[in-house]
Amino acid sequence: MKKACITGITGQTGSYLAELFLEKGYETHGLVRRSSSFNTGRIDHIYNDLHLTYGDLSDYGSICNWIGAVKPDILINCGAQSHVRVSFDIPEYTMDIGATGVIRCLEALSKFSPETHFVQCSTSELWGSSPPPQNEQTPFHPRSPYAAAKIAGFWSTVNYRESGKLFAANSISTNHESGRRGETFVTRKITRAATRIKLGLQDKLVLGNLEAKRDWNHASDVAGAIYLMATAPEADDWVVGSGEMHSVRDFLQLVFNKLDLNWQDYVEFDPKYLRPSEVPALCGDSTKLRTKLGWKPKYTFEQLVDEMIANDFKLAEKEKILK
Ligand code: NAP
Ligand code: G4F
Repeated sequence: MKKACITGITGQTGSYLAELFLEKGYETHGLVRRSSSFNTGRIDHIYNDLHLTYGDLSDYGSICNWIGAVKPDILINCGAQSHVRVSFDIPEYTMDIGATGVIRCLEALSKFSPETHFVQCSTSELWGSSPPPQNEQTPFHPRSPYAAAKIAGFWSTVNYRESGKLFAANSISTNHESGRRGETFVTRKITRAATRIKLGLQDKLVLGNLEAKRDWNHASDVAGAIYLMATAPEADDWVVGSGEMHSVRDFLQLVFNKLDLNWQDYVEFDPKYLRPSEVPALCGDSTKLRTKLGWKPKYTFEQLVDEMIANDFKLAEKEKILK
């Protein structure tokens, strides 16, 4: 039986990857960090099918023990402090997990499981201020401590590949969302608030920059792309994106319209949600991934929005009944 290891398995993308590896017949392992409250909500439905181990990307020993014991066919590194705005408040921690954490995984693999195929969850944030559309040749210009950390993780992955040490690939993914998205990211913040407003549970939504543009994909489509990269004949760097871009304002308007609400009646601005340096526009050109590995997303932007609204409407209904 093939084995897959996932760091960040309790996060959004990690949970979709776990489902996918189980579906493909892999013995599926996850590294879970200790938390004072339950952090397995996104994988509770498959909890008994998984092999979970306590560990932390800041703790090299725990990664070595895990990799050395499992010796997986595939390791996907999804673990990170993934919030861009928060990275300005905790830059050193963000760098430790997002950059040195990657090196800890690469070193542990080199020592204990050099045949493992590794995929690093890199990001469209690497492009920063480079104008869209962006592809594998677009110059990087990171605009946050998060992106600066991720760029070190990206190049470390390339270096372990080019020095012949490992099969090490990068997924340069644009934004991905779903009903499992963390509630402080802008799409989920909007769908949570709009559905709660619709049911009278909330009366306003406070946001920052509405002009930023993003290429929003479904997280399960990105998980599918990462699987293709891990099982490809050669390790490489791959852009994942729909090639379609919308502003935060467009997203807001679409969600409120679908609920027959006028967003201007509820949305307020607070500068605390602005970033000290913003990334204005991201749009991933994934021609290479589509032509070489046959990737095709299952979700359209509108289907993603509909699913997120439906998911959060159910949650709001439950909350209303409990109240
Ligand atoms: P997420 O929901 O924030 O999940 C992050 C995961 O990392 C969680 O499981 C978290 O554990 C874990 N983690 C955080 N610090 C850790 C540490 N010190 N040791 C071990 N695990 C740790 O992020 P996501 O949306 O699934 O994204 C997955 C990866 O793709 C991240 O690396 C992110 O930077 C990258 N990425 C995301 C997007 C996107 O739009 N979603 C786009 C490009 C790249 P807890 O559950 O305990 O918090
Ligand atoms: O949803 P966001 O916080 O995502 P952001 O910054 O694009 O980062 C996400 O995608 C990256 C890939 O491109 C990942 F690497 C990263 O881990 C993360 O998953 O913000 C999107 C946009 C930004 O321009 C932000 O300024 O929305 C704008 N925004 C406006 N008001 C807000 C808010 N963002 C948040 N989180 N909260 C607001 O109230």
